[in-house]
Amino acid sequence: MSYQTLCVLGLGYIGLPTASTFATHGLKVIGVDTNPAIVESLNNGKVHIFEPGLRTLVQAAVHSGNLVIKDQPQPADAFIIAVPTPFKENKLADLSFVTAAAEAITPHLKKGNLVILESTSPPRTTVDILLPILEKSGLSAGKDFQLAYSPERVLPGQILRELIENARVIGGINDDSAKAGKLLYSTFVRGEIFLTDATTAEMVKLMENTYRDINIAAANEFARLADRFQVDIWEAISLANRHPRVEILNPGPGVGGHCISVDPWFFVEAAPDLTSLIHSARQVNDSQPEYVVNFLERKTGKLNGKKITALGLAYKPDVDDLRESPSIETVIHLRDAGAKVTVYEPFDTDHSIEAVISARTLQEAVTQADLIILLVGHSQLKEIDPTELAKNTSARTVLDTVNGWNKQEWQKAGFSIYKLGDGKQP
Ligand code: SAJ
Repeated sequence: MSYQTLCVLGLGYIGLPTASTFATHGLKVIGVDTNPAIVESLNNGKVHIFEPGLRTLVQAAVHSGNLVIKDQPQPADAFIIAVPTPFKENKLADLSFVTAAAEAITPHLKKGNLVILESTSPPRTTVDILLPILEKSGLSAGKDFQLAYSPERVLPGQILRELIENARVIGGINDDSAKAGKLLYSTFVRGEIFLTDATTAEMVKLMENTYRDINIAAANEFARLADRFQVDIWEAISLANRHPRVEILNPGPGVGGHCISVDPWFFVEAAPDLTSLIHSARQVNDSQPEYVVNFLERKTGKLNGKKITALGLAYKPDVDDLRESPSIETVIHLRDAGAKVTVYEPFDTDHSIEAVISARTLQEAVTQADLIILLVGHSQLKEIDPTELAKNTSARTVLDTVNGWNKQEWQKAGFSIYKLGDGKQP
């Protein structure tokens, strides 16, 4: 048996590329989102997310007639839940979108259906939360319908390629469910597909992002140490990384996005007595924006009253996603330290932060500045020519938090340049 029709719930960064890729590989796909604005814009041919190649893919899927966008699920052979799992103020997982999606599927469930959860979730969500809701249909999970957890692993900025090429883990509530998942994803996945149980698959996903978070926290702590001991962290990391078994990541203003800065908390919530390392890593990364502002103040004096231009607000380079962005946190700390802050985010010039000026162009952003700070290594910000910039700004001091700028070039153009983690610079 193969799956002919698929209903994908949640048309965000994962759901929309997934629904469109299935559609362009021949399945009849119903893409569902409860946000009427998203449904309307997609139905008008507009894509609400910036991701290289996504607009073309969505348009191809819609024009082929294989992808239709609705605000409610409809009967289908298979269902994929790809809704957000954010955390609440208290860092506890908010599973309300997952439970709402499951409740919406239940009335449409039929014998032979397959349900897959893709949203990153705390361990045991599939068996303890999803399964009982779906069984309210009167059908038995693993017998009448199959149920599996399969985490997405795609990197924003490279989603379309990684969706197809990455290895995929599919955890079934039993063997038949895992095999059913494999049958569905084999439609387009060219990477290896590994089958396991649902809770292992949930843990695998959380472990991947937690591992990266801990490694970035180590890099950030090394940067703080380098500053104390008059070492340039960027030189030190590049030398340490010549060791055949060492690969230290990059320090920066912190860890953002809706994945790595969120997922480790699911472990902390589920087992606070076992997660002191994971918890500490989160605290190091979350305190990095404050560290950046203190570093700047130590190097350049009181920030109160200074006109500071912050370049980049996105959570990482070359994406338009501002969720959980440490750059925004840094800007808020600068503002609260009394600086008059102007921001320029080339991917989202409409974004606004209270009591902070948003510039629409680089030129507008820097003209009046006393100090410029690079927060995101967007390609176009890294490519700024300091000699040209010097003609358009009164600032002669810059802070580079991401090692995006060449120190000698900026010095030659007349700037004092500080780098986060460069303790060699007084
Ligand atoms: N960052 C650093 N230093 C580094 C690398 C990253 O400070 O050396 C920061 C980034 O600037 C950003 C944050 O970490 O603020 C996260 O960026 P990222 O590129 O490491 O990861 P995401 O959040 O874009 O995507 C991650 C990926 N997970 C892993 O690499 C283990 C991706 O494969 C997942 O699919 C995705 O999370 C997800 O959706 O869970």
